[in-house]
Amino acid sequence: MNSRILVAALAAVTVGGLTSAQAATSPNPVYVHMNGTNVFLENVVAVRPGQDVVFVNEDTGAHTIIGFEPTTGKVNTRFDGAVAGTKGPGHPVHTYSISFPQPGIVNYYCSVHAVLAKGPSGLTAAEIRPGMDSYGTSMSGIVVVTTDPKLLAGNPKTASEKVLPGYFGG
Ligand SMILES: [Cu+2]
Repeated sequence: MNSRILVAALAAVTVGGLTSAQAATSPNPVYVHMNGTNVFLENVVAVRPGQDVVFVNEDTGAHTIIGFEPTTGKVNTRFDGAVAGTKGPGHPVHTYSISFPQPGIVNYYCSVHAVLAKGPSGLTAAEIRPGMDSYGTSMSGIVVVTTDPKLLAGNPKTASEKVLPGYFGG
């Protein structure tokens, strides 16, 4: 089958308003912001396999974004990002982008503001790093990699904007 016929065949399959061909070639990224309170603002987002998740640091301070596996406690050497801070509104922001080829649930945390610890269930989770301001919740999040249109439609509105005005913090 030549590629033109394949694209036409894919375009006939509609998934949640986007054809699967569009979703495979040009989906907008989903943005996750760090915005001054040592949390990931959109700490649960859904993306399609292959769609970019872009972590945007609007803080003055640096953060890391590191995947981990709750069942083993091991960190992911591929999902291993770091983003420097910014001077504030009007200045450039640093980003880290990643995509995931397979459906699944991906856990991540910031190693500056959180630590990994095994809980009573035996699963590893992120906890607030002692001595860090974390506003009551550990700096961590989940990426759901899925083709389910309902999950994909459930992202917060802020996840569609690269830079959120008014969110710069310390
Ligand atoms: Cu952090």
